[in-house]
Amino acid sequence: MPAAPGTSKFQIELRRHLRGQNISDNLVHLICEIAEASKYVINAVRTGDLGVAGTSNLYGEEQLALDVLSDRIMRKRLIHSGVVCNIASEEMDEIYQAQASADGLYSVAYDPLDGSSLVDVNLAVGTIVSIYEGCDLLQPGRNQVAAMYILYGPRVSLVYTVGDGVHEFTMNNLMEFTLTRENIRMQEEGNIYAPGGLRNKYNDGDEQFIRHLEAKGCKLRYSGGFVPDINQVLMKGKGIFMYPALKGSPNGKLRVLFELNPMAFIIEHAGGSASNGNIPILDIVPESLDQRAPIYIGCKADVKAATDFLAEHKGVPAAAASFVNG
Ligand code: FDP
Ligand code: ZN
Repeated sequence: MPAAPGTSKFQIELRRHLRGQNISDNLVHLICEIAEASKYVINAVRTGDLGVAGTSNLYGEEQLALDVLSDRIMRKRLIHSGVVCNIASEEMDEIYQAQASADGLYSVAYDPLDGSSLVDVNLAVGTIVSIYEGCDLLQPGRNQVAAMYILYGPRVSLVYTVGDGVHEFTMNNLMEFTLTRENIRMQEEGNIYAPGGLRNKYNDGDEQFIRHLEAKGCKLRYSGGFVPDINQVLMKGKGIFMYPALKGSPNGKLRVLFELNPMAFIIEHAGGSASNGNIPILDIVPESLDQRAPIYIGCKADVKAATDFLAEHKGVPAAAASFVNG
């Protein structure tokens, strides 16, 4: 196991690590470009004005909301990388074509600043990225060739997989990403749960599953930011994150292309699993860019337990009368 960030003379930098993977030079370049872009995003998050799009700052200049600014930073970098054909982001209404040819190129779906509302209260946020070969972005997540996220917390970390292990890098004082954990693995079962959504809108299966976790003595660990919440489950190697279907929102909240697919790809490659309650997230065939789905993601046994509870209580409406808070 490599030494903690900043302590080793022999730090492995991201580009060097990528070159040791069996991937094309274009993909190495693309991932490094995204890592570069994240340095500007964290700078914007740390020092940018907290404001809403369309308003003016102290100097009368129009300021951009951080998520819009982060989107522009990412998009510009991707376009100029020269290795991308199609781009889609949570902030864009339609696919942006950077280059028409698909030859040797990649397409990227990303969420530039997930949890941006948390910046106001100084909680952790992140960038999530999904990469496919060629130009097609509307394909099952299982076809991803790489997935990564960058977490902007007390430290900045980058987690990536190209399908051969999941690896964590941490930004050092020179703003370089150096290897801190290699081949991260999830345990079979955990004792942490991160439940998204309003519990009084849960369906009966989800409510029963949460009661089961509470009865088992699992620890509630939920920040409200998808990236830090997933990162906790992954780094501790145990637990489950869920954002289920809610009464009135049968597809939950999170988006398949920008949020669920990349995280599912990472967690599966770390030995965990991710389901929409019915099928693996990575087998969903997306029909639109903004498609949403419920998600249960983390240790295999925990995800299985969640789907078992759902199957058992299928079609049973949330038992509002029997809902006990706490
Ligand atoms: P946010 O709306 O603040 O950007 O998809 C975004 C997300 O945050 C996730 O980071 C988080 O898991 C989820 O939404 C939380 O949503 P609610 O607080 O609305 O339940
Ligand atoms: Zn998001």
